[in-house]
Amino acid sequence: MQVMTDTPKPTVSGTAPPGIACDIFCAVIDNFGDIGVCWRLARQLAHEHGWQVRLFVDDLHAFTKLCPSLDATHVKQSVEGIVVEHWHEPAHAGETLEIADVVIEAFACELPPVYVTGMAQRAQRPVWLNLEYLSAEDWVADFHLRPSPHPRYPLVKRFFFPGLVPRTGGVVKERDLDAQRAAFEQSPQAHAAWWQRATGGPPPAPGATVISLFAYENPALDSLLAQWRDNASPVVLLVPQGRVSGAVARFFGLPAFEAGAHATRGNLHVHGLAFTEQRGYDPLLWASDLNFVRGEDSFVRAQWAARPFVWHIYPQADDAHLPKLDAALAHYARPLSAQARAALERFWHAWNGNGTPDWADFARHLPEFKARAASWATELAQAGDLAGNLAVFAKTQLK
Ligand code: TRH
Repeated sequence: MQVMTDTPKPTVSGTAPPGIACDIFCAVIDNFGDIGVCWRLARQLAHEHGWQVRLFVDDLHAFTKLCPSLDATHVKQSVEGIVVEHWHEPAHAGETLEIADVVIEAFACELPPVYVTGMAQRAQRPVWLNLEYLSAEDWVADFHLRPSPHPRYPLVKRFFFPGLVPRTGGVVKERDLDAQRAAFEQSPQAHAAWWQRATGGPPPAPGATVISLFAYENPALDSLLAQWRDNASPVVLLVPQGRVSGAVARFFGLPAFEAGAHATRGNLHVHGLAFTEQRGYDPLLWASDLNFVRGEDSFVRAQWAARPFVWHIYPQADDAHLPKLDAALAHYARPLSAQARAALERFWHAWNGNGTPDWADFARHLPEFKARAASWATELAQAGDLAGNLAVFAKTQLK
């Protein structure tokens, strides 16, 4: 057993607190997706299922971007009823070693060895889940919840696979998300207030296409900006501060394109937006006609927003991401007409490095994409929401 050297000698606490105790361990690889998914899951388990959640995160600075009320200098704090611990080194498992009923290691991060030992010593063995990355590939349903016995301890870890279809873990969706979206969509006041806050001005006139752009650096962007500039009708582009801001600045010959920036060329009007607290991202999707999203969590939010979207998938070595892109396309594009499906595939592929995006070819199918976005959100809901699926499974194991 590996023993921590710089923290007090841990003790395994004997009394379980009321309600299900859950520890989530999250190592931030890069960007915001790892902590983005864990933070949503933590809140949902706490607020909708009444669990007592502790979230161990190794990068509080990334976390503060999504949750500005967090203080990155605190080793331990409570935020929205969730205990957040700075997982400051791999062996750290909190000041007192308390083993939860349900232990979630996110995205194959490695649990502190002393914690695993504590799990093996606990009278009732915890439910141990490795929360995997989302994939729409077919094999996911077969591997979801498969057991993996520990080589030395009487512990079984299970792989919890998010997915887009039934028999997978589903994707995170808060109970009130649809109601919140409906309230936003039905309220011209909420709409106008959002535009004022985000851009400093009123909503655009009818006839403009509003597009949000959240993506990684992308060589296809220059061509697309030029096509929007030359578009027959206005395109209003909303760009949260981030990895594409530099390319937008270069297109306009500006030194930077930060939050609060505005620029116009031809029919393209661009606003630089502040990166918001995580809950603030959904209204951006609802305010737009088309959303460019990336990674994992924004990809999911765009689907719940029930609007057409373009996915910049997280690039992996050896193009391992491309089958995942096509698997998602296969589900999403299935009922589209042959022309619309082909245009969607061409555009998504071009946005992910294969070809040049053709805006006119894509945009002519937007009404069909819009109808499909709505039917897809209903289909996706059949997979159940991830927190709910996880809670149901954990409870069957804890009996
Ligand atoms: O940031 P991402 O690219 O995250 C990831 C990571 O790179 C991770 O390592 C990788 O494995 C994973 O993708 C697949 O993209 P993602 O997943 O969309 O996360 C972005 C988060 O940022 C999401 O929770 C929404 C949030 N967000 C805000 O809170 N405010 C904002 O203004 C914006 C634009 C996003």
